[in-house]
Amino acid sequence: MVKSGLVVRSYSGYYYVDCDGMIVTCKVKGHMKQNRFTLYTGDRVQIERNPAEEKAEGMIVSVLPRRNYLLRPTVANLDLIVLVQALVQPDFSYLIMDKLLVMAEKAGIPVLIVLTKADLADPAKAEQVASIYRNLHYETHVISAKTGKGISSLRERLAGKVSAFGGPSGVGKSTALNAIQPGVTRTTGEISNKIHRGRHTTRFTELTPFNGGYLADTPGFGNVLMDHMLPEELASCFPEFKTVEADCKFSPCSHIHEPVCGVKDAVKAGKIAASRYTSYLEIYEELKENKERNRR
Ligand SMILES: Nc1nc2c(ncn2[C@@H]2O[C@H](COP(=O)(O)OP(=O)(O)O)[C@@H](O)[C@H]2O)c(=O)[nH]1
Ligand SMILES: [Mg+2]
Ligand SMILES: [Zn+2]
Repeated sequence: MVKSGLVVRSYSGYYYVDCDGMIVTCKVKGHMKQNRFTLYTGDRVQIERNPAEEKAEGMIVSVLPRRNYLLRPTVANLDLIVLVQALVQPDFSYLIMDKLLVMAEKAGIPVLIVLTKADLADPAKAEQVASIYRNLHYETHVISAKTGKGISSLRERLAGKVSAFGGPSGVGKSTALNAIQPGVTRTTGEISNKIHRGRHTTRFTELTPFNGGYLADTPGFGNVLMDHMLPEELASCFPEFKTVEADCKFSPCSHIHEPVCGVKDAVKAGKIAASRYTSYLEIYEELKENKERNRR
């Protein structure tokens, strides 16, 4: 009998597939191995299973086309990527947030920004950071797991969706997820992070059923590597550049050294946030270095 399901976890050659709420332990059928295949958490698959058999075991026979995917962390078919950073402890970094946003834009995954530890932060700082991203039409939630601020609206927003939480470690991803979904306990805190580091579990993403959808904690990806991106592609991942690019004299324009540039004008006029342009320059340099390194 062939059924369809969702890969919620994988471990050393086994794939755990959610078929109508039953977790079936699967291996991959031989014919798939002969062709090249990749299987990610979040993949929709077809499995063969003998319903007469008591054990929940099956064979994956095919993978359905992906809507989107990320490679680090490895996860497919997300409805939302929740980009998490603390306002303080550790201090909010515009560069890290902008790198995460570039990654999400490139993958074509809708974004939700979550700023944590509001209880420790100056409300003016929270407002300053949030307004930069809200102006770019990124939905931004300011939360505190300690006071409960913003938790219930976040919980409502994630219902029925497949979402992954990403961001540097120590910003409160697991704590926020525990507050959103109290029944499932995820390990939190710096000490436990250290213990988990280097183990197989940290490299892989696991989907946990939540309110008609799924939630995924990730091991944290603060150090976003963008080795598969070219500097020329970067501008298209900054949505606020689109409307002002018409004023650039050259096309394509790198928005860096060209004398007449709509993006640079918009930064000067305060229409584009200075922090965003600074991130653009830094990421551009990094991508340029990668490109030169790869050429060598
Ligand atoms: N004051 C305060 N501390 C928090 C909050 N959220 C998380 N923390 C603390 O920040 C540390 C890191 O949290 P954790 O969830 O493990 O971060 P993760 O690495 O992103 O999953 C822990 O010591 C948490 O108790 C919050 O909203 N307020
Ligand atoms: Mg964590
Ligand atoms: Zn330009």
